[in-house]
Amino acid sequence: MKIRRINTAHEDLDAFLQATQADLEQIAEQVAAIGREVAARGNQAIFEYNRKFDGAEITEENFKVSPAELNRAYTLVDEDFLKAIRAAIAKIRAFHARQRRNSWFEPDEQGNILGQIIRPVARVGIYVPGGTAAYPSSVLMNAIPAQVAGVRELVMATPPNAKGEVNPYTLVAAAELGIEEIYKMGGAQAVFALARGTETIQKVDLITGPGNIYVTVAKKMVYGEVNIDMLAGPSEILIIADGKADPAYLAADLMSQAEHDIMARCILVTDEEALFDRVEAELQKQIKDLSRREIIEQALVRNGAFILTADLEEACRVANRIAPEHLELMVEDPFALLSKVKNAGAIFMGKYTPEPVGDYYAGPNHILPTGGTARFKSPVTVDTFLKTSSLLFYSCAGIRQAADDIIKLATVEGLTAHANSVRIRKEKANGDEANR
Ligand code: HSO
Ligand code: ZN
Repeated sequence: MKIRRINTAHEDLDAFLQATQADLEQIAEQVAAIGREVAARGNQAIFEYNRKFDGAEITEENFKVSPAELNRAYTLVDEDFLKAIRAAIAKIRAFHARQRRNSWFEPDEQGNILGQIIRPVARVGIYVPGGTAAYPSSVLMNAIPAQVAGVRELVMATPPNAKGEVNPYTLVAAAELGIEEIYKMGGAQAVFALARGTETIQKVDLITGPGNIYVTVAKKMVYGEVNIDMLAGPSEILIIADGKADPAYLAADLMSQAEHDIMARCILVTDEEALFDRVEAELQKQIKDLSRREIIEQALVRNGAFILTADLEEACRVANRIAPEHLELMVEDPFALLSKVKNAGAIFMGKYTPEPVGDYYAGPNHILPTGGTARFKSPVTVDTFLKTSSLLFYSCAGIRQAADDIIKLATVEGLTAHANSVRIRKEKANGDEANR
């Protein structure tokens, strides 16, 4: 396996970065057609797609996961899984609890009160992929921040297998969190059904959760009718390593993301060229024992890169430009480098913090901005599930004092009705004051 090598001293990163960007426009028409089908035929359209894409016979009877199915799922998972997922739930909940924001109100000396009321979104749809990418961990990462935010109605969509069943680990993860409304549907059609409703599904206000490119394009299309968390692309890892980093760790971590997707982007950036051969040898050695080696190899050959920089500062500049979903600082003193990092979804510090610590367990969310969007986007947090209403209360004294300024501002905009709504209060307020 030969990984592309780029030396920033005499090569530009542009070509590499452009070639590895997914093109959402390309399938837009196909996805829009799915949206039209779901709008026209509701559940029946979903069931047809279940047949076509999942090979599953889904009907009105088995569309929604039943309590019996949830109970049965518990008989299919082992004790160690339950122990592990319960530990993860506790840690993820504790981390997200720290993100909670409170409403606030502030009075001033005139008796005006200003404030911000923070409330959860009422109904949220979470998308959980199925198939080879069935991740019970993603159920936790969507649902826990929603619950911490106070969301009352959580509905989940996930595609069934050919037998019309949902992955038991996914179901148990949902059941552990008390999620009961689960529909067997996936892909773009699930996003349209959640956003616009069908005869059985009540439409939601927000859709979260990563999916394949069809899911992502559909989320982009319904954004505005509903809110979405982000447009998640293939997974990415960028590791900054110094000469002391262990090549075995570097190879293992690059492959841990490569196994998600043949489009995953796995990049090693270092100022120590000798690492490249050593890491390549480790990749070769370790891949033999990995179950998803075909995916890993394709990802690494397609979108992988070893980037050589003059020093670690330049490595940080490269990382900031790529703005990776996951950034590992595999250097002797990761904290010394931290201030140079500007753009990254999550930062993994030092050799004992491989990315799976964050994927499953430590507490921070694993739904993170990809595709360079860490320049302006954040991970899924409790805030993803909250919205704010502004609160304004003006007293008699308050409106009198502010009136002339507001009237002036309205007048220059040519909005005399605005000016008037303030003026009549000012005049009456003057009268109220005079009559006291
Ligand atoms: N690394 C993925 C999340 C995940 N990993 C789920 C394992 N399971 C997000 O980029
Ligand atoms: Zn992962």
